[in-house]
Amino acid sequence: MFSPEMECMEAEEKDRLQLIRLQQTAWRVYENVPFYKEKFNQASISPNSITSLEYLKKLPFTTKQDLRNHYPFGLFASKKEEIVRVHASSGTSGKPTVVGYTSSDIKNWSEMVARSIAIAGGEPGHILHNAYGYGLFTGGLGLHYGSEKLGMMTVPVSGGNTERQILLIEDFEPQVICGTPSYVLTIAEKMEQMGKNPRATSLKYGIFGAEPWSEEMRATLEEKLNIKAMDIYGLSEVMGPGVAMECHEAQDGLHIMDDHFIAEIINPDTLQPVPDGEYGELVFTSLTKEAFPIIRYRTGDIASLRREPCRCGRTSIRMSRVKGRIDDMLIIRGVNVFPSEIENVLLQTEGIVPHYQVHLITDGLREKAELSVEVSEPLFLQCGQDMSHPDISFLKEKIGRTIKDSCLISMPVHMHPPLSIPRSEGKAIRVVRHKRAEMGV
Ligand code: DLL
Repeated sequence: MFSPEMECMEAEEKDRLQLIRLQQTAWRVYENVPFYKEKFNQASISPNSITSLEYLKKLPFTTKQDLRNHYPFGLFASKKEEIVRVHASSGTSGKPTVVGYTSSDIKNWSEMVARSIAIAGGEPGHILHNAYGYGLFTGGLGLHYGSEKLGMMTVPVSGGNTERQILLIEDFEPQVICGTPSYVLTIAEKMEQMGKNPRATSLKYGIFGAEPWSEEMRATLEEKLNIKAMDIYGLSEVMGPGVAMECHEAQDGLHIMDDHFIAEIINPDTLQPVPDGEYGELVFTSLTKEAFPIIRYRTGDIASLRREPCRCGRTSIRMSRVKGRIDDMLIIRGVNVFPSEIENVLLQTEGIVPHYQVHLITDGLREKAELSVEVSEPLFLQCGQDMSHPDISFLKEKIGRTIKDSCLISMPVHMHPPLSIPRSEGKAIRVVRHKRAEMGV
């Protein structure tokens, strides 16, 4: 399923392919989606004017709010009878954002995910343990169809029931596991609690994404499970998992499926493009989608792009690991910090586990942040299960100091006993918002 003709294409050839597909997509939305027709007309743009990829920069952006405004099917470019599947985003409140797929979309998506799994080291004949949630979320079914397409025995475990996950890993002996990094970490920890050795399973490769995670988290997962851990990126509005995938050879940035999507990075304030290598907001345009084509979708995710070929031989454009979402960026006395940067610091500190939460407390007009951290079982026992033990107080001071030195922010640190920070079976909640200052954390 390694697709050298697409992944190793010369730049000029890729540009030609992208331009033809962009023109087709522009016509498709113009003719089938009143929202896009109106936007194009307002900007005096006809799909005919798109004669170069540069022209993309003149097309209007699409936002999550636009999707909400056209709930549920208002942005579909295919007739309802042609839609064979819908998925929806896991928004925190209100109505979800709904996306649709024709059978051709499902075929393309499955191929992209099959390519992604192959990029991460999976092979026909391997077994894939799929711990992403099945349902409206794209993770479970997205990985499932890709794994089948690649010719792997696919175990549709979904998230949750951690002890059963462990039983199936031991008995089925999968080579590949996928799930959110935070949940797969929970599986590894549970194995340790059950007196099992998570390094001794059959697993070789991990495909982790759907939430921001750090290089330190990669090191932790690789060490605990004795695997290579790769980053997979995607979002339902653009397609689902498999928009970009990190290769197991280099583990150095995610290869974007640029035969199906054009990626841009913009400054979220000025909306202007930023140069390669600089961080900004990721924007995607789909090139082959029928039911839900999308033009210049502002993802809210912060990353950077680079174009030099990878050590693995692929020439596709690469994106960096996502630092975080714009909405989750903490701005503390003018300093911008993403939870993943705090995670990087925490995971280098001995005596705590990689589960943490940042509590954002709105106090009138100001926001303040506090950090909840969990001590490890061995330290807790060593301190006689006493959270006021001097060793724990010392650790608390140390974490506060290290965060100040590395992230340039001061935030009160709260130490919690083992297993007291909620574990998630899907996307971990790293930032918790509170309305009132006196709310306890
Ligand atoms: O999370 C799709 C997915 C499933 C990706 C399984 C990877 C694996 P949504 O639920 O629509 O789709 O959420 C999309 O999740 O905008 C990012 O903020 C975040 N996200 C996804 N992958 C990563 C990643 C799926 N590798 C939102 N690193 C996106 C950081 C990620 N954040």
